[in-house]
Amino acid sequence: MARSVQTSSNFRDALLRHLTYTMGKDPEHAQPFDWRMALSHAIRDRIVDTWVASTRKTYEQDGKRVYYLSMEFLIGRLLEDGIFNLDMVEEAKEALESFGMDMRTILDDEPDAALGNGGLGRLAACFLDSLSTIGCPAYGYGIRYENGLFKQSFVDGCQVESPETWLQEPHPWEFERPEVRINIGFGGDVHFENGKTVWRPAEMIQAEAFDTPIVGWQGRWANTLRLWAGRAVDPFDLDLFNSGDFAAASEHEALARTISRVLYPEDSNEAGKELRLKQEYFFSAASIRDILRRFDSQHNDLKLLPEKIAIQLNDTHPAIAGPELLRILHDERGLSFEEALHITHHCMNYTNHTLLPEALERWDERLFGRLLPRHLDIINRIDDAHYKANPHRTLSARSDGQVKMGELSFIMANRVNGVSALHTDLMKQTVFKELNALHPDRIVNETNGVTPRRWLHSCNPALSGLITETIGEDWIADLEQLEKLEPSIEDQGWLDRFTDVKNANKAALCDYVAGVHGVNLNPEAMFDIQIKRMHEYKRQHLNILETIAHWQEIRDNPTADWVPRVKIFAGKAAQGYHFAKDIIHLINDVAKLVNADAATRDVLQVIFLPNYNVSLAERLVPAADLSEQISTAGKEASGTGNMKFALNGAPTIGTLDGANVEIRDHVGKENFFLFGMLADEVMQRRMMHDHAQQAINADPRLGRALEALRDGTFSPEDPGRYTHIADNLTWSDYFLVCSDFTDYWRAQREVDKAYQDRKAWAKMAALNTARSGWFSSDRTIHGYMCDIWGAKSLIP
Ligand code: 26V
Repeated sequence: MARSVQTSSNFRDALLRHLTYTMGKDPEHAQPFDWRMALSHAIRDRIVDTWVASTRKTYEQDGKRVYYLSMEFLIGRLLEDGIFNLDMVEEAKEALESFGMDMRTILDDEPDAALGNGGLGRLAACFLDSLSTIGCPAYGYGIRYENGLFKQSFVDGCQVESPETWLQEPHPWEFERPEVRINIGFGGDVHFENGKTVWRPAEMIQAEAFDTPIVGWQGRWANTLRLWAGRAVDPFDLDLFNSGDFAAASEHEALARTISRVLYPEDSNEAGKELRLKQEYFFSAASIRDILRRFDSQHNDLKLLPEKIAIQLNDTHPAIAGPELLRILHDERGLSFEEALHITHHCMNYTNHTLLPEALERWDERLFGRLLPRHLDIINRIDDAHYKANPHRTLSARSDGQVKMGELSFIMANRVNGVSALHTDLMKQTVFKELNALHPDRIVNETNGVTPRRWLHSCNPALSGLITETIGEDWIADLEQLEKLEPSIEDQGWLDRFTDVKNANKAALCDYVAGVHGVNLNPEAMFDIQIKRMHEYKRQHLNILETIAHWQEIRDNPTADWVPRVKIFAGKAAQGYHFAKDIIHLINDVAKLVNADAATRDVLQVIFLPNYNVSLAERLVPAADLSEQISTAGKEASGTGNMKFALNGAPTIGTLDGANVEIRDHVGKENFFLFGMLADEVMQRRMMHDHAQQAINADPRLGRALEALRDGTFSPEDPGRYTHIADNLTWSDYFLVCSDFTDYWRAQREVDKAYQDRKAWAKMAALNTARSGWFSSDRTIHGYMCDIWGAKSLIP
């Protein structure tokens, strides 16, 4: 363990040494940035020791290596994570304090690495943490976006986007590898020469590697996250420069760099599509080359590939890695097509993360063929081979003029997995119904999880401390031990301490919100939180409609015994998703009116916090009393925020969707506020043409809330602003907001009642913590290792 090697005074020396020699500053003149860099380097040194040892061991043991290919890694900050994983919190704090510096200030100076949109990217980051904690030899592969997910701010309540610039300051966690540069081709044509197929690309871009060590719990193991950046093959044209055309001289470099310039937002529109496909091939092809190079350095028999490597495709975004591996094995290494296909198939696995039809990737075959002509041939042959083996049905990766990445991934993969039990069942019944019938053993379930290091130990140190004091510290790497808390939950003294922790976390959130946004929240109120990407299926509008109805009811009877609530929202809407942006605007307008209403403000406050990201989630999750997980059943593949809240002692109000189903099974139905239709009822209900009107007619509260949208209550300066939302809900309502409203209202009143009995509530909250151990991403990764990869831990 790294900690035992050096004493704290040594660590203080290391910090000072980096401040002096890495940053070139003396303590009197150093800024928070300088201290952060010095501290990062001092911590990084320790991580590197582990990293080098782990890499050496991986080569020596030569077991199966896991390759996790993902377009997104939503990592957040790394300094605090490193300090906690190395168990160096006290040393770091003391060292900083000896120079008069406050650790929180230094940690908060770090920008988030926001290389992801939401759940899929954050899951990849939790998986990296678990892979290193478990000691599974693994590499994450992705793109080093210069601009991560856009920054969100509000102007008059409307979302405004601005570019995110996390790399503007030096990033201390990455190691540039200029020696690892791989040429990636695009376009051109395919020739037959001496009985061989040769692809001659028209354009070449270089992929340059940047490595970040990912250290696991207690610094016992560290894996590598390798991100690719676009570079020109010939960065600079001296002739052009000398002729005076300075801009054209470096044009190649600028063009090549655009490939790793921006992270695509979740619902990217048609215009940007070509670049997106280029990004996908760029990083998939570079990763495959790198994987083969590493394999070749230790082996000379390609038949060993499936024994030595397992590739996981995080959704279909890296699906082209399959045809690329096949192409190299067949065209370049001379294996027969069948043999190349067989080997590729046994190396590849695919995780599906959504059933939403608009998110299933499909490429126009003309675009695809123009960029990747040889791969299009290969996909045809994969289809032919699949059809030959399964002649009773046609199912193809290529049809209707499109290349279908879901089908391609399924056909290529040895295992295909869903991310919750319900989602896996629905995959079998819907998108992959026919393919599942042909390959009934291929689909498996691996329910998502979250890393307890970041999502409890480090973001909620007070609760972590109480837990460790009660059951010892082994829970941090073995989360199911949390069940040992159950006897203590019967002890009122212990439960009071649990409640004190929650209250302190709420107070800290109040300070933050007051300091940053100038809003004073009532710390006595229930903190009811919905934080996630803005999407109609996630139904933030159901939440705000219920809030409006609640506010109206309080105004009718202001002196009744209302249970005070603070409704907290945060989340980004994709730039082009206008309806989602209008819901943000609505929530902000409701907040403005409701928070100014003297008749209700003691019992109801509403706030939408801007620029939701990993770091903001780390503040909000520990302070929540209630977790809102209210998607239309059948639409949320899993959810992972739901797990973070339960783990931190916030019961869920939610539908039977995604992993909510399993959370309810684990925490107990009496500790979960269930409402809403089931997935099959949703499908039935949608067949009724007037489902929304029926729901509205049956519930005057809903009718009145919708009326307030129509009559300009929340936008007197622009009374028509929300008419279209009311109209959408009345006349279309695909996500069944109206049909679930009444039951949601009922569940919310049950929440009120339950919260009034603070002792009973504390027990419910603590049981959520004690019974959430199964939702550790360590458990998920063990599942992948055993059911999908056949990989083994190298930690003795
Ligand atoms: C789609 C696209 C389409 C093209 C442009 C870029 C882009 C980026 C992402 C996506 C799909 C995102 C799918 C996703 O994030 N799914 C979420 O995965 C979580 C982890 O499994 C899961 O908990 C959430 O329920 C699921 O919505």
